[in-house]
Amino acid sequence: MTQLQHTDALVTGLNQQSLAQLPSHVDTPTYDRSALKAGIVHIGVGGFHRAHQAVYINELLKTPGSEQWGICGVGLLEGNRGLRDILKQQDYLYTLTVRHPDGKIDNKVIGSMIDFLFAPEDKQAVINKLAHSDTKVVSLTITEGGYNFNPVTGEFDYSNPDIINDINNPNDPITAFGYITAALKLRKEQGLSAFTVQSCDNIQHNGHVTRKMLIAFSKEQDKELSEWIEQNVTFPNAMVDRITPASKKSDIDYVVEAYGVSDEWPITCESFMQWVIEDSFCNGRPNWDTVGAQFVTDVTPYETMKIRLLNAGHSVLGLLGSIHGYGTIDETVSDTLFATYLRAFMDKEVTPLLDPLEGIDLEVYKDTLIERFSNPNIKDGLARICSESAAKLPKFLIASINENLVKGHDVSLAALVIATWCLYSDKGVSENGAKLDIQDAMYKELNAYAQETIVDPCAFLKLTSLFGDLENNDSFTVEYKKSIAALYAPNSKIKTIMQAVLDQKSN
Ligand code: CS2
Repeated sequence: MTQLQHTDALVTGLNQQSLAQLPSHVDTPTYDRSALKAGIVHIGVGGFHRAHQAVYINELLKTPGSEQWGICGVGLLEGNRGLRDILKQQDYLYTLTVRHPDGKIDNKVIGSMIDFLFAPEDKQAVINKLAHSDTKVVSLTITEGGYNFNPVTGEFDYSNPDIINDINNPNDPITAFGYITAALKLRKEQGLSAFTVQSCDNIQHNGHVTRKMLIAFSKEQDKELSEWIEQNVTFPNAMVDRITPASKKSDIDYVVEAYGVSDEWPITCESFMQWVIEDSFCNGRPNWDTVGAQFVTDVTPYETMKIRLLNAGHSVLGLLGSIHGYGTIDETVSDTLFATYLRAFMDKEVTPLLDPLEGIDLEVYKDTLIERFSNPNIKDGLARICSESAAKLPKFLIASINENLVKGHDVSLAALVIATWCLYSDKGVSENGAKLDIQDAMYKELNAYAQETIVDPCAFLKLTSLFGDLENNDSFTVEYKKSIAALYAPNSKIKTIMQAVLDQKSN
């Protein structure tokens, strides 16, 4: 996210002191922030963390006796410097603007973050904080790509240069795995208990994946430590959910207009929020369930449902909508053809793969998703949705394609989405000629493979680190090639192609 800036010097800045001056319609922290301890250290303080976990904790802190569960944020990336400066200047306070579908807006100031450490400036301070006895939970939103696994094999990727650095330089880490391992080593040496590592990313079995990756990493550094981690650290799986668009300058302006305070980095999000967690915490935990989260013994069906319907649904709209020239999710889904396509994808190519879930009616869940996507007050940009598709799609979409193929089910709706991703990566423009804002760590490879489509219609699928063996699956390539031919035809129109795939599907 780029740094946002408000320049109106006459407006009071948001901070602990100015809190008392805020109008009464703004929900401010009522608890004594000076009494809080950082029981949680969170790595990766993006908008989602600030709209989700930090908000659950903000509510929890209103209950006396929960003072040990404040949050210390950690930024590992050079790009987090601006965020650190802003949060520090605001005493780690920020505004959450919750926009309901009916236009109602709730403004809250979130006070659960009490510190922020910027790792590139002082690595040891981060390691010491993680190793501090107050730290009971280390939570993560490091994005799907941050877990460093090969999407096809699911194994740890030892070839990543940052990982090679971290394995060889335990005291000079770059990655989350390097920091966590260094801190756990200190805790072990000092006879302290371990902490829970709690993933809050959209990865199926996010706890299991985190565990597998951390163990794979740490055993290269110190076998004994790795065994200690295996025995002492827990990694609860969880499903997390709240749509949180990237922050915009207009969000800053809104806060100034709404209550006369300047907040340099407010967060806007939808009203819906959900967190389903497996109760496996090795060193105590906040009572998340008293503030709306749900503990379950097996989170797998919840994760699968959310990732394969919501996240994949987002990608379907994101890629198809970008080629058409739409800018946001609500704009895309308000087009009946896109809404129909999304619903057909969810009903025909995902729902049959999902296990029934007690207490959840999938039809209602899907209706709710379409309502959430349609929220006209959440301008969720397609650029955010399509960003890092290489890290997202193997889990969100390709997993469903593979399962359908094994079962002999048709995958034509998803095949068009993959073909559209190829066109998107190849040309980088919408069909009306507008340049698309593509953000992907794998962009170079995606673009290089996609550009070969002109000589081989299946060239994009040769990116086997993403697509595995799809290139050799005739049931898939038949559909894929049809979509590629249609998309690459002169003056092609994505809506005509979508309609044709829908028609074929219903015959
Ligand atoms: C989105 C998610 O990034 C994406 O592709 O689908 O960020 C989505 O908005 C959240 O997972 C909602 O909980």
